[in-house]
Amino acid sequence: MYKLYWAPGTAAMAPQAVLEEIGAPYEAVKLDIAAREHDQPAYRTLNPTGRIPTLVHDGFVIFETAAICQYLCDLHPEAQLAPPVGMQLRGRHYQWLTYMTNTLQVGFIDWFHPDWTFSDPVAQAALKAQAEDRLYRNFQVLDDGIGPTASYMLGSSFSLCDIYLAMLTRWSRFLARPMWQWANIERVVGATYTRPAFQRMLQKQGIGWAENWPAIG
Ligand SMILES: N[C@@H](CCC(=O)N[C@@H](CS)C(=O)NCC(=O)O)C(=O)O
Repeated sequence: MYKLYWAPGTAAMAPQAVLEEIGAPYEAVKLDIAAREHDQPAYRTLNPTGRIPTLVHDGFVIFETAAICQYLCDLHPEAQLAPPVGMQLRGRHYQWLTYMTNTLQVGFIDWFHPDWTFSDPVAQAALKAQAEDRLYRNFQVLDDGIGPTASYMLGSSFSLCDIYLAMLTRWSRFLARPMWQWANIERVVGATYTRPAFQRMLQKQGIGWAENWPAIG
């Protein structure tokens, strides 16, 4: 049995979409982020980073979004959310997932929370502007990597990478140039968004998509 600790619109979107794709029964434990429940000792006992999400699987506790998602993919190979170990495509899967977690997520943190790095408002503004510029270059790398013909990030087969990309794309809706302004990203994320499992995740989290995305809204 799985237990997912989550809050709406956070990084918990990805593991919840994975659980929905897999079709495994799970308990969803909602955290009150405004009340900083994720910062309380009860939650920090599970996840010492105090960040969301966390997964508990038969008493085994795991945190870090990408790790949770890959763990679930490994336990449910029948869902075919990751290429088999040993294939070149598995290497590509690692590449994009790592790029999104190590580079884009860091850029988003700098853009959303420059106060986590600098207390000086001038330095915060400079970091935010620099992060935005960096993110646009990161979006270009992703878009070029997908190319004009692929249906999904890994080519013809849907994978965890697409779920992750869709989550980051939703976060980008606050930027002057959201990720869907890159045509290949838009095509892939559009295909992910319409999947019933992704729709169930959005509905269960009680969140909409990106109101300012004309193609989807
Ligand atoms: N590296 C972590 C980051 C997770 C993360 O930053 N979660 C955010 C929500 S999207 C969070 O917990 N924010 C609350 C806070 O830091 O106070 C992961 O990928 O799981």
